[in-house]
Amino acid sequence: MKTVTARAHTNIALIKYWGKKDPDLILPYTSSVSLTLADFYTDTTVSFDPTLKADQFHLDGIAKPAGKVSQFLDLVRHRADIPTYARIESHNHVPTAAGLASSAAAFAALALAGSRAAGLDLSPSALSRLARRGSGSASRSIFGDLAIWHRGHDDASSVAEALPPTTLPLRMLVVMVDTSRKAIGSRALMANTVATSPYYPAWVTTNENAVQAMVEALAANDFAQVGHLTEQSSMQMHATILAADPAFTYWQPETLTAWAIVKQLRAQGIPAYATMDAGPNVKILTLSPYVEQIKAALAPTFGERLLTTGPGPAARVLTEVPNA
Ligand code: 2P0
Repeated sequence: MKTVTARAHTNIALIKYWGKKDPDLILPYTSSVSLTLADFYTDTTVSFDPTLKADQFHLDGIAKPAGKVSQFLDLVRHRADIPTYARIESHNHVPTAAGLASSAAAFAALALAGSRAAGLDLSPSALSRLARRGSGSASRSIFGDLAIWHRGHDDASSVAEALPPTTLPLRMLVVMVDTSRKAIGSRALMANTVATSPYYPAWVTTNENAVQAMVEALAANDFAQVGHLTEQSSMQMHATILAADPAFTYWQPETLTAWAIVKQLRAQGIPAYATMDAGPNVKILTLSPYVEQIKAALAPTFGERLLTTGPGPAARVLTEVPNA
């Protein structure tokens, strides 16, 4: 047995995932496409220890209930055929209160560190499938830069892979509208959207077509189309959520303010496109030459509440030490 520390970066979906066909295996209704981000990541250390009577989990140095972490490690234990409990320590490296602390990075790092610590040597594809069982979006954080999660139809076929690298100098600005804890978790809201939104079936069809269009736009280095598809997928997801029963939105007034600035910038010829996830913060997809102009346009309203990042690397092992 080894003590293994792994790092995985968060990702932001350009074409969104929203809704599970199989909540246990986490098989999604749609495929999705994401950009892994350089500056936001989770480091997780796992060590299996035969003397432990239960898993012990610390997040940023504070003891936490091991619930979801233990359930996930049960998959690893089953696969490695070991009964042993583990010590798990995670550190989120996200700028203070950025509202980006992500289950994607968390479960991708746990999948890599946990499987290696248990003596398994899984391929990126097998890691992606494993990470998916913790959180759907974690399947994509195994890979760097651009990734596609194929929705598939069973545990083996619902897996992410890296997309061919693009020469586009992609950048993402994060507008921190509100970084307090979200009112409704994405897992519960996803389930309610599937169950009650009359627009859900239309969203699945439209979003699945957008996945293919996005792959083609990226291959063609067509940033106007990449950005357009990104903004459309997000707005269509939020419209579908808004139409659920009870009606709901993650947006706040400043979410619309930021989106309006993005649209003004586009009207001036600056390629900037907005995407929002399970919260009110706005991420702006652009190209590196335009970052300063976009920051200048946002600064009067959002001041210091802005972060800029770019494509980040795949999940990787940082250290691996045999246990004494
Ligand atoms: C995404 N989101 O594609 C979408 C867009 C949020 C909005 O994946 O239930 O934490 O653990 O599979 O992956 C957030 O949901 O959900 C998410 P579970 P997850 O990035």
